[in-house]
Order: sequence, then C-alpha cells, then structure tokens
Amino acid sequence: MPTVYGVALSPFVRKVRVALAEKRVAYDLDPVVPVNVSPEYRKISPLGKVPAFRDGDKTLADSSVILAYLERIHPNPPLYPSDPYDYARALWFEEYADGGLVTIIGPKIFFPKVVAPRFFNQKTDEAMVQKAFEEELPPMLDYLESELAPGAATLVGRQFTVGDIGVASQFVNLFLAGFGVDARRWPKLAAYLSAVHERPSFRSSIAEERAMLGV
Ligand SMILES: N[C@@H](CCC(=O)N[C@@H](CS)C(=O)NCC(=O)O)C(=O)O
Repeated sequence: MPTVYGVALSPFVRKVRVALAEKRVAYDLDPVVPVNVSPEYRKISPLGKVPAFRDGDKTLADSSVILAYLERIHPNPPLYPSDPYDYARALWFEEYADGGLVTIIGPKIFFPKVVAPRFFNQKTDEAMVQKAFEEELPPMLDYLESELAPGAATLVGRQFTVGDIGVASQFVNLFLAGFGVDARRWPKLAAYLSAVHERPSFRSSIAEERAMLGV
C-alpha cells in the first residue's frame, strides 16, 4: 500500500488524499509535521515539506508532482482533461491555489487563527487576519467568481480536475479557520465550493479534520 507523508490539515496533503480517494486507492497516512524534519524524511522530501509519497521503493515530494504521478499509475477517473487547453487551464487553477490563494489563507488566516494558538501557544494577530480576509482575499475570490459558469460544480468544463482539488482544498483551511465565502457577493463560488466539498473524497477529509480540531 502507498504511504502519504504529512499532517492532514495541510492543504497540499489534502490534495493528495482527495486525489487518492477519487481514484479509490487505499493508502497509509504518516502524519509528518514539517518542523525540524528528520534527515531520513529529508531524503524523501529534500525541501523538508509535506506532502511526500512512497510507492514501494519509489518516493516523491510535492503535491502537484504526486498528483501527476498518480494520474499515470491510476488513470481512472482522469483528473486532467485530455483537451490541451482544458488541460492547461486545470493546471492554471491548481497553480492559482498552490501559488496564490495559499499565500493569504495559509500564513495570514489559517496559521494565526488555528495553528499558532493551538500548537504553538501563540496569540492570534487579529488585525492581520481581518486585513487578509477583508482586503487581500476578496480580489482573489472575484477572479474565481468571474471564471465560474452559473451553476458550475467544476472550474474547467464539466470535468472534476486537479484545478478543483487545489482550489477547493485551500478553502477547507479558510472554513476550518472559521471564515466563509459570502454567497451574496460570490454566489457562484459559494455554490461551487459547497458542491465540491460535498464530494465523498472531500467530505471524509473534512470530517476527519474537523474532528481533529473539534470544530
Ligand atoms: N509546493 C508544495 C508546497 C508544500 C508546502 O508548502 N507544505 C507546507 C505545509 S502546508 C510545508 O511543508 N511547510 C514547511 C516548510 O515550508 O518548511 C506542494 O505542493 O506540495
């Protein structure tokens, strides 16, 4: 059975777990916390980050790399469109999440609201969190709202892709931190996120993470 390394609350670990669930692949989870990682772990993940992945004697790091590998090993259901432009758009939304949304939701909202007080006994910088939520995040949500078709449950055509996994995974962290997406201001995005988070693949991760945090 393959092993996923990394704590469940990481949006990048969640991406891998959701992809495995979509593809109905069983795996073990080794909940590595990416702080002062061991030299052994660094051999699997040279940047010291989570997730990493082991499949027999093969190891990989980085959620996007792992998802690309999984697609080749377990092609069904496909999480990458076959049309070249749709394929690139799915990668773009994955990048929008992994390189864009995370820079606000991770260090400016989820970390100070959830990780700092619970795991590091640190006070939340509420002013930073409010500024991130009220000023920095909205333009990023405006863009997603503009990209969604009315009633769409997927970002690229009608196929559920790595783009949806990346984007919806970041919003799990926003919601776990106690924030939401205002359906009056971003109606398509709010409905889209509800639909994606209702998928069994996301539902089981979210339930497990809520139980971990007691929220
Ligand atoms: N591009 C990487 C990002 C992974 C990442 O930043 N993971 C965070 C946890 S959410 C981490 O390990 N941070 C520890 C560090 O940067 O040292 C991926 O997609 O896997």
